[in-house]
Amino acid sequence: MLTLYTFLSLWNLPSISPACLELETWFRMAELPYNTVIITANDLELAPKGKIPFVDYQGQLIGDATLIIEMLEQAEGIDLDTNLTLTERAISLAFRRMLKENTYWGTIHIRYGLEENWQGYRDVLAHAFFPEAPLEASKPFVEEFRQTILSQFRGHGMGRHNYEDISQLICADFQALSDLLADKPFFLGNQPTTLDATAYASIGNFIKPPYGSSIVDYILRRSNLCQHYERMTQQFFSERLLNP
Ligand SMILES: N[C@@H](CCC(=O)N[C@@H](CS)C(=O)NCC(=O)O)C(=O)O
Repeated sequence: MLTLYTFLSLWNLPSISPACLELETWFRMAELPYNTVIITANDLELAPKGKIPFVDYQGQLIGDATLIIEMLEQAEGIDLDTNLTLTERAISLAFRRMLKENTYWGTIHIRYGLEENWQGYRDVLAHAFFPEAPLEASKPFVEEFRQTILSQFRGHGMGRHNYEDISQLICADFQALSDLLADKPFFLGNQPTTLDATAYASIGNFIKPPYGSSIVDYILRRSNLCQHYERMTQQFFSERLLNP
C-alpha cells in the first residue's frame, strides 16, 4: 500500500538523503507499514518531481517529503503534533522550513562544493546510481549530476557565498536548533514530533558522513544535538544499530 523510494543507507545512516531519512523516520514515528525501494538512476525517471523521496501510495506516485507527510496526515488521520500548542506548531514549521530550505544547502556545500570531499562522494553516487557498472563507466553521468546540483546551489543563492560565509550561515542554524532543544529529550518536549524527524535527518546527514568541514566540527561540539541523533536512532532505527 505504501512504498518509499529512497536513497541508499551508508555510514550508519538509514539514508544519506536528508529528505528521504526525514520521511522514513516520520513513517516509523507514525507506525505506518511501508516497503522501500533503494533508487538507482533508472528509478529517478519515475520521480514525479524529479527528486527523492517519492512514494507509491495506493497506486499513485507522489513526490516531496513535506507534501507526502501532509497527504498522509489527512488520508490516514495521523497527527504527531497533536499535543503542541499553536505557538509550538508555528515554531515547528519555521524550524522545519529552515532545515529544509536553508540548512540543507550546507550538505550540498560539503559533498558537492568542497573538492576534496567530492572525490569520495563521486564514487558513492556512482555506486548508488549504477550498482552493477564499473566506476569509470558511471563517471560522466555523475559529473553531470554534480553540475546540475551545483547550479541549483548557485540558483538558491547559498552557492554564491565563500566557505566562511556558508559556514557562518549554517552554524547559526545549528546554534538555534541547539538552543531550542536545550536539555529536553526532543525539540518540543518529552515526546518526539514531526520536527524531530526533520532535525534527526539533518543532523545525521552532517555528522555521520566521513567528510570534514567547520560546520561538522561545530555540530559535534553541540552535545545535545549529537545525543538527540543517538536517541532518535535508538528509538526508531534500533535494528540498524545491530546491523549497521
Ligand atoms: N523538498 C524536497 C527536497 C528533496 C530533495 O532535495 N531531494 C534531493 C536528495 S536529498 C534530490 O532528489 N536531489 C536530486 C536533484 O535535485 O536532482 C523534499 O522534501 O522532498
